[in-house]
Amino acid sequence: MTDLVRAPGPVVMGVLNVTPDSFSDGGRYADLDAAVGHGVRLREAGAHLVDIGGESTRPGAERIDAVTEAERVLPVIRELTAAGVPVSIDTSRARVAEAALGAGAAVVNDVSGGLADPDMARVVRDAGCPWVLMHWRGHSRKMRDLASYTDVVTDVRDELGQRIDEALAAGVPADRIVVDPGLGFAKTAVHNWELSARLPELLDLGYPLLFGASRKSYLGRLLAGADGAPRPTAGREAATVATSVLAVAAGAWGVRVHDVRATVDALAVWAATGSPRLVPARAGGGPPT
Ligand code: PMM
Repeated sequence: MTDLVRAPGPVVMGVLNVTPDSFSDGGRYADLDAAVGHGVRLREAGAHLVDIGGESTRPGAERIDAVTEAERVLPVIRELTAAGVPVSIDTSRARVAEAALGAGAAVVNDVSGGLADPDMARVVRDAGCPWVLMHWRGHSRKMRDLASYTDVVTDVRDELGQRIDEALAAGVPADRIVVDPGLGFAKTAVHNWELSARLPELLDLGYPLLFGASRKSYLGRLLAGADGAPRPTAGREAATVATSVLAVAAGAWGVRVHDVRATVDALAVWAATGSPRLVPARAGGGPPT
């Protein structure tokens, strides 16, 4: 999986939430067979990784305990990895990550960037697996109150830089680290658009960048009807695909999406037209050595 981090991209991560309450797919894959079936379909559609989450991180969500989270994700991870599907675990708990890695997960996707659990760095370091460090300021219940920035792009870049420094200090090798601006996490719609427009400033960190805009509420607000009501999640797919192509063209290493086929198809068009970049591609594409 280290090779996946070093890959020039674009890497497509398919979302599989085994939660009753996630904003887009909550409740649909709570049953083991349905979850495994969907994970296999995401892989067949071209996902390089299937990202399995057992705790909803939508704004305002209440936390569940670690045992419940592990009980939701572990059987799905076991079955999918046995079927040859590469899996990442979407958790900010070290205990859950450790059990998921033991069950076959290859990557830790930590929406807290290591902040929520001081033991996460050790788990990742000992496993030698890639670690997605997402920008985060606090748990879902209170994150709306934390969306205050001097300049959202420089603040997110600086805070991600701190997370990287802490990971390196804990012994996690640079070539296992992926960063993510954390769209919608302690961010308003204006913040999300600003981060999207200025991705190259985040790429200055020198690490592969994952972009997760799929079906998020700021897209629903952009596409609101004449009555001002946000477009429901099911109608946000074309906008999601546009965000994926723009992010990859701006230099993102990967995208995290619900509808894998639509994004894979769009990225095939992008590749067939010569992989046009909005900014000159950086040499190397990985962390500084
Ligand atoms: N967003 C969600 C959950 N996990 N992980 C990363 N790395 N980046 C994200 O933007 C991200 C994430 C919330 O969306 P979901 O409920 O559709 O999973």
